[in-house]
Amino acid sequence: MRAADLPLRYNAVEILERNLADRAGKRALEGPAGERTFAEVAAEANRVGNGLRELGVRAEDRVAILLPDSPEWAAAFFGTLKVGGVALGVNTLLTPAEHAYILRDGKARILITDGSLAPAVAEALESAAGGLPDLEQVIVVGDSGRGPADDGLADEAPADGAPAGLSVPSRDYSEWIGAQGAQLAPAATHREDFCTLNYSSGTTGMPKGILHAHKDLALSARLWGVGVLGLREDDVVYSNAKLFFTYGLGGSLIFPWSVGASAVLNPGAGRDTPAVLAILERHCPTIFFNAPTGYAAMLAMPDLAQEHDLSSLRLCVSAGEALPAPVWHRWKETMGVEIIDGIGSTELFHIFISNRPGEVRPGSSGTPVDGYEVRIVDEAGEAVPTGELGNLLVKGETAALFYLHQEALTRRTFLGEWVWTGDKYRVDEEGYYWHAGRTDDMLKVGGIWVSPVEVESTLLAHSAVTECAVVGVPDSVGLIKPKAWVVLAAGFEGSDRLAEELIEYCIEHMAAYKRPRWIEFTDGLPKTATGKIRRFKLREAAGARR
Ligand code: 3UK
Repeated sequence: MRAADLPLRYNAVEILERNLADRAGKRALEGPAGERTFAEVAAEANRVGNGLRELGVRAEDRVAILLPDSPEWAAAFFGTLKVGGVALGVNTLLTPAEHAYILRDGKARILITDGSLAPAVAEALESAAGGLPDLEQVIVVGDSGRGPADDGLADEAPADGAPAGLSVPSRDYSEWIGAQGAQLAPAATHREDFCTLNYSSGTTGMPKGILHAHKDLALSARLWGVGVLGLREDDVVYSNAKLFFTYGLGGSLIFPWSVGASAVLNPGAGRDTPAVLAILERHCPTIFFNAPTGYAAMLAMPDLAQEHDLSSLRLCVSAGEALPAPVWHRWKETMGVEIIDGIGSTELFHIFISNRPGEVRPGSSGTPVDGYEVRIVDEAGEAVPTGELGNLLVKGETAALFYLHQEALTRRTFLGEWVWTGDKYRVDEEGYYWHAGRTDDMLKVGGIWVSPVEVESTLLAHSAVTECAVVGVPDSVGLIKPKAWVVLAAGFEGSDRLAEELIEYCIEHMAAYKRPRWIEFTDGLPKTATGKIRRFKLREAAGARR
């Protein structure tokens, strides 16, 4: 499928509404935050759309969604798309200062948020440097902020309905949509009009705003969701990646609904492994999306397979960072299910190189997804020979066009038809792609490239290791050498002897020069809100200690 196969006038609300003809009464969503049929979500989205129009929202206006994964998230999203707006999915885990930056940079006119987040939102609105000139209205789901004072908002609402403490008028979501009709005609958007805006945290610097068009959603659903994963109507999909992340948005809503499958939403924290397991057992999904660290955390639970019935699963998906082969094997042995690892990015909306069910090469990212082309090039932009490391470029119709308000970075990243991923890759003789770290995480040790990912995979194969991260740390003469931070499995205790043993193990299982020179045991690794290890934090920590 190509973008040109979609009508010129295309609105991605069609992905939800295509279910109204034959399966309006089928469950579209379930989970701790409530369930909805397709008809119910579509009606709620229409009410949101009418409410937005009443507030003056027009085509291309941004509506920020700062909510836990919930039916309201889905209705707010599709209601925004339907009136031609741009849904700005905001990461709930960020600090108020980061929220302020995103709301301001993204020029959100409306913010739809949750009562539980009200204190953080109030702080964000207050702290925004230069204020938030574009923000006109806050809509609060659940506790409207007029309850007891300890909800973080003052207990007295001024006459205009804005709770004291919020510098922007606010109103209650239920009351707001309750006053709206359930009929709404979609805006006649062009398939290339933007409909989503996401901020990608990256490993350094300010988050970058990335816009996607209506066509990108429909295309990725077809190319990867159906083409690779083989999603079907009787699937029940649960993504532990949240809706504010395009990995989760595709996994939880766009892809399942594009085939009439239903989704499980978890409003709680994805890193609360016992809660995630409880949801898996209660809602019996057939497909589960997670990040590698999530799988590692589950595998670290005592007697995972004996204590939990996860037999409903037919496939698992991993993305966000490379899935180490030992984790893949442990999961397969424990659960009897394959994990499909694929690399995607916010820039490309979703996965563009992927393993396929039944053809997985553990530790690899798989092969290019139909509809995408990739190249591995050296510093001069020339293709490298098979087997050699280089920089990954990708080309495809779901690629974003620019970073919002970041021209210099845009010109370095969006290179005509090609997108510079910042990832080091090699391709083997059979055409499988192997991730070898980020451009900036690669180490040169004794003049030779060392991929921290390879050292981590080796360490992870040792039974004492649950999680680990390797970064380059200068030695006594200033030469960069690998250092490993290690989170131990239950029953192991950090000691000099164990550190020695782990280094020996690396020497046995890898080229000796790649071994970590130091091992530091830690209770947890610093991570981004989307679960990626912040190696630069470890580098900083190592620098500070010297
Ligand atoms: C890294 C991977 C190795 C890689 C994402 C699936 O992660 C997503 O988007 P982000 O914009 O980050 C993109 C970067 O993350 N990465 C992602 N997946 C893998 N590295 N193996 C993988 N399987 O550095 C990439 O450039 O946060 C993933 C779908 C949608 C997404 N947005």
